[in-house]
Amino acid sequence: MVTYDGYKVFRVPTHQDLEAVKGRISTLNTVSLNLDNKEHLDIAVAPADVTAFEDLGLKTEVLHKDLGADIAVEAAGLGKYPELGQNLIPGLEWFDSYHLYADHAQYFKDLAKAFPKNTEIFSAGTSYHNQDMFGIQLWGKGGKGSKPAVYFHGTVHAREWISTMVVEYITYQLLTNYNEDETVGSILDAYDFYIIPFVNPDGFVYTQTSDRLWRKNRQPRSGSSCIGTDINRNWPYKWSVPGGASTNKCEQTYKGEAEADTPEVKGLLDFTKALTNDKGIKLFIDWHSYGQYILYPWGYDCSLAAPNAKHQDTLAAGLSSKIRESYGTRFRYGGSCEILYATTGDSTDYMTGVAGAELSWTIELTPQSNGGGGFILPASQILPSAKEQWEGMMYLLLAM
Ligand code: 0X9
Ligand code: ZN
Repeated sequence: MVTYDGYKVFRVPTHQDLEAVKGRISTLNTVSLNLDNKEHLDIAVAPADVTAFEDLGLKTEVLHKDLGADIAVEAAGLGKYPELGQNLIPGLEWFDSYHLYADHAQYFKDLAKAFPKNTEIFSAGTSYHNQDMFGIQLWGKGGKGSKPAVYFHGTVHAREWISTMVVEYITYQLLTNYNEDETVGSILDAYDFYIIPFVNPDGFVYTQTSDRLWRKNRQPRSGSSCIGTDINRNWPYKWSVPGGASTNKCEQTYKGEAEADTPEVKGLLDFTKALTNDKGIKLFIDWHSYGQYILYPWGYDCSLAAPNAKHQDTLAAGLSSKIRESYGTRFRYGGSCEILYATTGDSTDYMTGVAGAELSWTIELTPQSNGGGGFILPASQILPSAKEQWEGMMYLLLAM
């Protein structure tokens, strides 16, 4: 296991001059934690270099005193849920901690078993290490497959654990409230949901066995000892446009050698094509963390707006205010390149440009900053984070 014991995490303002800051810390052993570093860089500094870093006298804010200690607290809660595989509807305590990949798979099986008339487990393919990219389909009174698709992807980036917990919570709420709540009833009667909690099962497992901060998949490449491709730079739409991804196999945003040359994207392409050819995709959401954003296309070009950008913006604004009603959490919204940064080969551009999704969003969940835990969002924050999204979804799914 890669240890982050004694790593101290700092936020360093960059004021648009990222290279100058990077130059000053280049000899130190650091791990960079954010990609949106126009304004600041969040970095974990190795224990041996903390003093040298502090001696640089940079203006900083401390985000984690000891990153390893926070990871250890999170790990202590894993695998504790007692009631899986017992013919019961899992309880809400599930959301009090994070879980292992195998337990998540069982969780979905248990839900499907409890609601056999409205659900089916499916597979959207297999990962590089042959793990199942399983999903659950949900439907209402029209019967299986009779309505346009609402399509969710979770844990595309391995370390973004909250994203699976949130799509799980939404699944749980839709099923357990279908017969009890009129709003939920009308939502599930209007759409078929296709929810894939792990687009990147290999990476996720790797975060639990080897490196909590892993992002990419686990596919090796010839000629390099660096592992992994960023699945969210590998989709076959505007993949070759320069500037929104890395061609360096060792970088966090490595795009692959060719478009769709990861097993994960290949599997999802076939699955997605089937949805397009069937009843079409009304809404796609790629769930990520962190930063609190609702982002719509395009990612590949900051000066282009999606054909229905106005409509997407109105709904994103509505979603943002609805989310805020629960706990006051603010989600910024807008075109993904314009308000965050450029990406090529990302899933939301593909869903719009090729798969014909009417709405295609990246939601960057809580927290807003590494100061709130970043990828290591405390387990006590799972439920609040999930609840505010569920309230938001009940608005969006009715309004859209
Ligand atoms: O970089 C990404 O893939 C997403 N952010 S993350 O920190 N979760 O890695 C954002 C993708 C959204 N698209 C654009 N910003 N263009
Ligand atoms: Zn992500």
